[in-house]
Amino acid sequence: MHQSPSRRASVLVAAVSSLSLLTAACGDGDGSAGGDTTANAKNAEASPNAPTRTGLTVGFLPKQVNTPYFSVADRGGERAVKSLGSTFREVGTDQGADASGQVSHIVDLTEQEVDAIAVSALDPDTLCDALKQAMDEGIKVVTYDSDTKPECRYAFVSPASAEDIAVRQLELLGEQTGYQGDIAILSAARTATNQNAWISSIKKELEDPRYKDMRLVDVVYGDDEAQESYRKTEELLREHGDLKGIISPTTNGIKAAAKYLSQSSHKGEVKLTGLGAPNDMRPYIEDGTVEAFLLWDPAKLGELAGHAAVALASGQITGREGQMFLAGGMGWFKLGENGVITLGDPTVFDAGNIDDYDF
Ligand code: RAM
Repeated sequence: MHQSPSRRASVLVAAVSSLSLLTAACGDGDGSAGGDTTANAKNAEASPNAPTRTGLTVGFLPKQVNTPYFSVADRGGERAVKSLGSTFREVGTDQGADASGQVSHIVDLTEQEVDAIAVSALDPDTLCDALKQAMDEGIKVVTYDSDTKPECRYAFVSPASAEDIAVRQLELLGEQTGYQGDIAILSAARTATNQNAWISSIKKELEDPRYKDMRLVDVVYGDDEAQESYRKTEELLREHGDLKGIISPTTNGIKAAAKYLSQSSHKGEVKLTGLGAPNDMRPYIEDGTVEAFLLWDPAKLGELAGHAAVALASGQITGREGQMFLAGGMGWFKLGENGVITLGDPTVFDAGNIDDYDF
């Protein structure tokens, strides 16, 4: 556990005043020390060689608990946090679109005085006030999988760049449909930051001349719930008679859509790709419903988030571009613009390699 709020406040004030002296001396600040302590903390120098603190408590708040993607991711986070001598605590809602439930969990974690919070945001705005409050209390906030606004956290552990993730899904669908016809997107929560970033990148990429014969006719939201996603797939096919393909950039969505297609006359005719977990999708690759899809290893994403949380709480990083930290056996990672830490390239899964993976 970290120090009491009053002790934290004084440490923070001391840190902020020495920082403002430092930035004033360097001619790098705007001269106003007060007010936004979080912004100041974020811009502070890191001590990359500071010892890793132990005995911390790190709270993980996924978009949804008890769902395979986040169970795997958070087990990765747990492994990292425990390996660094700290305590892991997972909290969360079991709904796929319950941003206000996430706010309550942030408030609880803040009251419990955890040292760091890793959160996958169901909404960029709704979580912000609670996260800012947590940061004001000295808690280090890192987002993973799905971001908030940059000012509401110190760093974001991203699977890959939003553009890459979007463009590669569209390419897969283009290859499978011969770059022809009406397509639709089956997303998760309407407000999810990651989903919306990917959707807008897909729309932008569709303006490229090679997609001139592909047309996005609908975007629907299954809230990462199996039944709702299944129902939305059925609706898409009913309402768009010429549909040639679906992108579902969500593990729960693509699984439900594959289940629907595999039992329908559209199997193999309407192409489906997106972001799926190999263990969920194996039967649909085997029965020919799906040709290929993408994902990263969620366990690695969670592991990286665990390391980033402890690195923040240890002062090894503060969220500023260019800082580096060691993520155990995963090696060194560098913070990019706006504190974004990128895991790496996603993997394409198809009949040729799916059996090499088990998650
Ligand atoms: C779902 C969630 C998550 C996303 C994955 C690919 O589990 O929407 O945020 O990253 O799919």
